[in-house]
Amino acid sequence: MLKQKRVAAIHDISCFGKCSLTVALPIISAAGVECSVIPTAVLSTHTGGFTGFTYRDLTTDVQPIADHWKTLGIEFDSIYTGYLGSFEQLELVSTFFDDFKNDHSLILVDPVMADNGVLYQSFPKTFPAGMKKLCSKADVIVPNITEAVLMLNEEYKEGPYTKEYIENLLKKLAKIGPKQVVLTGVYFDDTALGAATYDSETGVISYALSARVEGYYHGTGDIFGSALLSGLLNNIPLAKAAQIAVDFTVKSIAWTKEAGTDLRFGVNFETNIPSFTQALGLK
Ligand code: PXL
Repeated sequence: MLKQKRVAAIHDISCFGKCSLTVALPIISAAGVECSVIPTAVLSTHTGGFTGFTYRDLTTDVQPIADHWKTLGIEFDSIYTGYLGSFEQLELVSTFFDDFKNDHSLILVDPVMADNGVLYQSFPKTFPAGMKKLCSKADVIVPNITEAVLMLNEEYKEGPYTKEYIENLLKKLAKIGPKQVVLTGVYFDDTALGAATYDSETGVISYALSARVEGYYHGTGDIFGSALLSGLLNNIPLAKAAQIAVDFTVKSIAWTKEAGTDLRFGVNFETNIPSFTQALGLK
């Protein structure tokens, strides 16, 4: 029997709106990987476009959960972090990496904090520097272009981008520390959009693009990150894992657009789980 892989996913849980843990759990599980969680906060909805949402901070639960896990000798093949709401949470997660990483673990940090040139409403201007420090401990990071330039202290530019610009960003991001960088929101014209990948050990850069669907759909970064990690943990090489994740995300967006769903409600990724797991080579 093959030993099942296990991820520790450390994100908030937004009860409605399909992002963070409500996306990571079903996608990673469908990929045959066990998904243990540390919820960092409970919100009634995500913060993108809703007002009046509840927010119960669970920062003080993170270390006791980790401490209990340590007493049980639990090990992880991967640690996956996304939306983290404070500097204190960044510190706790950094300590978690130190305590739980091992010789084969894959640490994936999605530095969720900004999009379309602006930092999300809940974060202070100094947050990107803290997130950059966390990214220095990761094996793989998955920033969008806004998050990338904020961590690199560069000005945000609207696309379309040039290959030279994207490849420069990838190389500067790898200098922060991660071996592999996956940059999202990459496009060279108005027809296609997707991700660029860079493996700093092989020097290989690749592009995973798909037909662009207009509109800003919430939670798609978490779908992409969860799908990418699922591919990597199923031993799929970076470039192919990124293409599978882009295809799954874009298919889910297209389906949702067709249905006319409120853009804040998240996308219908559930319907596409069978084609996603098939792309991963699972039966
Ligand atoms: O999808 C990223 C995300 C996760 N969690 C919360 C968010 C967001 C993005 O806005 O608000 C609470």
